[in-house]
Amino acid sequence: MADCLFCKIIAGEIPSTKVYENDAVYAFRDINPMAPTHVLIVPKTHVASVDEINADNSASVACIFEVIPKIAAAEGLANGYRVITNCGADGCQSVKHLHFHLLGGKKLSEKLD
Ligand code: DGP
Repeated sequence: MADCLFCKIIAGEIPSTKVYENDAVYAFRDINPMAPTHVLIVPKTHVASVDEINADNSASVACIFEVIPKIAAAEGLANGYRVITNCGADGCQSVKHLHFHLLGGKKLSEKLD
């Protein structure tokens, strides 16, 4: 999608620190890390948010969840981690390309809101 920040990152038009990549998924370090490990995992095909997941694109979401444990292991998150996705205005989603935050490397807050 022409005007999407994460599509530009996936295409290499905007630099990022790549953590993992396969045919369907790209993962890179968040520019504003909230934990020692803060990786964003995104589908390479543009999906705006969780609200747009459907039968045509859910395979890429399944692939993301297959990749997450591999990244967590590579990052040394043996003691656990958190996966978050924000959706829409009330969910405080700032980038309108589906992404999952992988957070770990410290004891995370119990507060989710
Ligand atoms: P969210 O608020 O859930 O939409 O998260 C968007 C995340 O994207 C936020 O944690 C900061 C990150 N981010 C925004 N712009 C860039 C960028 O240009 N590069 C990288 N690596 N991360 C970015």
